[in-house]
Amino acid sequence: TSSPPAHLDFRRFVDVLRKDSDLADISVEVDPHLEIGAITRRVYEQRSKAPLFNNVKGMHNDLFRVLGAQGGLSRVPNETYRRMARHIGLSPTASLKNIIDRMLEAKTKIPLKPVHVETGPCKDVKILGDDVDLTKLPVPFMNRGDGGKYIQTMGVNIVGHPTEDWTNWSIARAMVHDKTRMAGLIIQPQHIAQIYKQWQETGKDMPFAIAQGAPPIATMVASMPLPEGVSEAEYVGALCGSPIELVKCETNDLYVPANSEIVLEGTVSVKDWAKEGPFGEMIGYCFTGHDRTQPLYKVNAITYRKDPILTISVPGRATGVDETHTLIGTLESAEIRQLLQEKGFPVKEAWVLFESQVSWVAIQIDKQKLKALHTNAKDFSQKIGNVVFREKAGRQIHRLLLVGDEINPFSFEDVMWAYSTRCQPGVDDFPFEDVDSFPLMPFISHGATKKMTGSKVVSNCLLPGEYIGQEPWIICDFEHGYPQDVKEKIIDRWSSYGLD
Ligand code: FMN
Repeated sequence: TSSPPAHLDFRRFVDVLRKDSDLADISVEVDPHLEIGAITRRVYEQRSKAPLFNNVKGMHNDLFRVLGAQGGLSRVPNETYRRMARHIGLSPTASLKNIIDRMLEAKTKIPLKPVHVETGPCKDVKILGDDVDLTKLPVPFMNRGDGGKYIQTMGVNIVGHPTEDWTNWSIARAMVHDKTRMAGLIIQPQHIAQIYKQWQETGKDMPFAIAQGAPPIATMVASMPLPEGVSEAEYVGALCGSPIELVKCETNDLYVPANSEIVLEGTVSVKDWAKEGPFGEMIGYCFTGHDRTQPLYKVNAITYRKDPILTISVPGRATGVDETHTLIGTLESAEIRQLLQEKGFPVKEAWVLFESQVSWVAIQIDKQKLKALHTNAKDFSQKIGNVVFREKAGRQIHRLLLVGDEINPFSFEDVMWAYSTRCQPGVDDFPFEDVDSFPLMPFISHGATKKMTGSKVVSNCLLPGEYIGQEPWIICDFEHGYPQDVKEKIIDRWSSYGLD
């Protein structure tokens, strides 16, 4: 059989990045204590190639190489999102809209059940029971404020509902606790937390698997806020038009992508909890002393592919856009657009602005259809806010900006222009105080009110005239402010003015 495409095989994905000149093979020894984290963070900030650390200090029985920034941005012109595009089989020139459209393609398709295969590359080497020792592995300590070494920041957490036919894939971080245990973040409203609660009610520990270096398209789907009850493996199948191949775990009944790089498997205790964090988070802060008590994962087996690669995300300020922005942000945008369109809102696009640490979403409104609704800023803003802020997909979002269709929602400059000139302070901000806040947001966790609800707002960036089709203005830029013939003449003669 021919080898699978890059989006279905992490090792092929690494090869393709290398061929794209979008990967740096680093053979000098690097220290998992801070050095790997710092390099990866600088890579995001400089939009450099993804660093593959082939020589990690403390490597033990081949465990492990490390890949950073698998979903970072590229500085190559017109190929900014190439690494994300490679996750899902799109060309390097794909736009954010192309990526969102692709991720939503399977919404109208029938879910495709995975196939179970006998074995796969992730079973090349097996470490079982007493031979498991997480403390011997060169696990990165990423940020100087972190509370531990994070072994799980980019792998896919796999858990099954105790009674229903639902297997959830998501990404949820975990740090090494001791020889065989990890403390992992399991927080509401995430599906992993909902399923964990069900296991707690049964009194039995929750079986888990974490697939590191899962097929890139599986990593994308795991990061998407798909509705409750949807098994991500089946959504991947529908997206690809062919079922994904899974293989059974050694110590429980879960199934993992057969060509994963590294699989950690075991059970999550329903009663033993321990300190987790602090961790440098997606919002761009590491709050010192801010650890939480979280469930302990017991690792009963580690299996891996020869020459395995651990993948990491080192979240931080979006001056260096990382996977918690590219993946979480883009996939939230997709889900929010879908949600609003399904409910019949005249929404063309929705985009989570990286510059806002993915906490603001620009919602682009079709003004022709808006006019036909005979609505106004207050009613319309309240209706949209009531949908987005009450859904899981909108949980991390604190501001929605409603913009017209001449505003490019993917352009921060465009959106800020509309916001600063059309959203009247004190008049066009419609607050929501009875909805859940995002607990990682500093003004919630460390703000003045200590409230865990509200502080969310819909900012209407449409002037009253735009609701009724009256726009008595000309936008003063080169594009809109001059007749076509004048513009063409100027463009033709540009170099003759000596302006090139
Ligand atoms: N969500 C968490 O709740 N905890 C985490 O530690 C966490 N880390 C993430 C790291 C990365 C790199 C990415 C891309 C996402 C992370 N997420 C985390 C976000 C979830 O994976 C995302 O919200 C997903 O939709 C949750 O799955 P669910 O929709 O099935 O609940």
